Amino acid sequence: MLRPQDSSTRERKSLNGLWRFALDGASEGRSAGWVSGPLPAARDMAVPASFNDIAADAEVRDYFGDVWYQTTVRVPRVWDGRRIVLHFESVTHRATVWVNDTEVVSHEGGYTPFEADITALVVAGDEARVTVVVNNTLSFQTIPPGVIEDTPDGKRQIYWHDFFNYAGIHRTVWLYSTGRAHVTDVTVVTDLDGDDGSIEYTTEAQDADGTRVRVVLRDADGVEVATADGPSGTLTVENVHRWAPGDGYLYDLEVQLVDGNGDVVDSYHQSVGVRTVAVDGTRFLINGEPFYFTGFGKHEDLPVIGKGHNDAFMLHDFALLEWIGANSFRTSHYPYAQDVLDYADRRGIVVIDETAAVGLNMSIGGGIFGGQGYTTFSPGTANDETREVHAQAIRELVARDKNHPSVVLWSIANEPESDTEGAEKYFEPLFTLTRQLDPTRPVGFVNVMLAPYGKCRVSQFADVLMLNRYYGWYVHTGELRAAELAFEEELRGWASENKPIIITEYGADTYPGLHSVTPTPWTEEYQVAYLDMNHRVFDRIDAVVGEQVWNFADFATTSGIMRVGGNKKGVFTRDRQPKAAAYALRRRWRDQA
Ligand code: BDP
Repeated sequence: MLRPQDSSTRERKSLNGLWRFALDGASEGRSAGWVSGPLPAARDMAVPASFNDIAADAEVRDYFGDVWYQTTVRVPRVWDGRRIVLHFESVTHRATVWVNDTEVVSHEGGYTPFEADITALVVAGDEARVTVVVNNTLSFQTIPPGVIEDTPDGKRQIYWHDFFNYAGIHRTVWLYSTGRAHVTDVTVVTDLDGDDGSIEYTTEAQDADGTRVRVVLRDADGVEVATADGPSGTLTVENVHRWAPGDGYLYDLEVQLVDGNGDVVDSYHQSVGVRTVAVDGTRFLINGEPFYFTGFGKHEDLPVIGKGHNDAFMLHDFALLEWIGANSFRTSHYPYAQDVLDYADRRGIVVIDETAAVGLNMSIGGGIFGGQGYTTFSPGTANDETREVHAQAIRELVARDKNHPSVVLWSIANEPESDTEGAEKYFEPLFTLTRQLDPTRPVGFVNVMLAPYGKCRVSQFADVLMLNRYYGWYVHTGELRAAELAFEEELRGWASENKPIIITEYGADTYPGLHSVTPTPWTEEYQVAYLDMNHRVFDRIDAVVGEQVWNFADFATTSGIMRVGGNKKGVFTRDRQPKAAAYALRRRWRDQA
């Protein structure tokens, strides 16, 4: 599915702003016909944003079930005779949408786009009512999983991932128009041959009889550098300007549908960064050069707007990445907004792109080790149906992000159970599927400490080993010398597998402003000493090709005795102020660069 854009043949109109919003605790909205008019007992809600923190009301913050959103949109008069589409960049975790009284689309999964052709339902120049029922409940058949438990005090939503279950319409909603004949997909795969680059392109189109495809490649100055005809083909670029870490050089590939008169009836622009990615033994290669990842696992998490996308914070976060000398991040623990991926392309920031499969592990909950009272993989818990939902999440992620040069590695899950036969059976087909969908990028998953070297049964399928390790925090707490020995021993085991190792999480909760002259967990000094210890270990092991600290910034979690106003492993606070560790990392990463 192509992201809506303005081009010479396409127009879009954002539906962002204030919508009406109502909780539906009694699940009566559908039978009571809420779609047929203004929502009863509604309040205002901002789009894009999570609904949870906006209302200053515990009932809204902790709500699970159906919530209703509604707005009206005037269809531009000049779109008469055009194809009109309603597009959602993400609704968490699932949605059903009506236009006026007609149901037009449902979508499962909180972080990938979906759309509906509503041409037949609207009239150019008139208003249309858009109603969305959003549901945020989690079960063993959702990604991420959860369960609703009966407690003496009523039903409770339980989940095992260590971040708050923010929900709502998190990204832009678009109404857009195209002509009847329109491009529906573009895929680019790039390669290098000495100084030259090649771009293999494939296009798909609908209602396009009587048209032909023409593609035009322009450089960043708008100068035409290659053209081709046909729905697929290969373009060669002499003396190509490569996309590389720190150099987000992008070409523009314009895909045109041209009719019999020579008129361009559809035009779609796809950015292209020409680069290669490969794994060679323990090396991770970008453009044939060994690459060492520095950076963070992040979150989409902000005060008030929760997981709502915000351009100002996005720019600020990238400015901080640059300030600290980070060259990469992981979209822990779900696909991030497309604006973020687009911007990573433009800034030359490298991305590990992750699905929302987090918390598939009943030995850990909310950052705390310990049985959660369920078996992870079983017919009654995570089962074949879960795997199909997971597979669909992978399909939608690859479809959305396949053309981003910044994306160099797929992470199909974070810290799932991986030391059992059930896990092995669950994951093997998902690795196969991901490779079928994208043979050009390495595939991995993020391994948890509970499945250390020698015990993990899933890492055999991965091209790259991604490890989350908390020696000196969750184990050997405050004992950095013991932690250093134990960590090095385990890592040497992994290094013998002859695959690149990226430490995708290491971190220590740190309360800003807490200090000590002795090594005391939670202090700013301990976070620095903890990171230094980890870095000594990484520097002694050649197979380690990356370090991504957990986390870029403090973030909201469920409440619990292990979390003080959220997870405090941020190198920056939630409002993006540096802790002492930020300066320590800046020294290490900028000196290394
Ligand atoms: C890992 C998870 C991450 C947590 C982190 C922590 O991948 O989501 O927030 O540990 O405990 O288990 O801080």
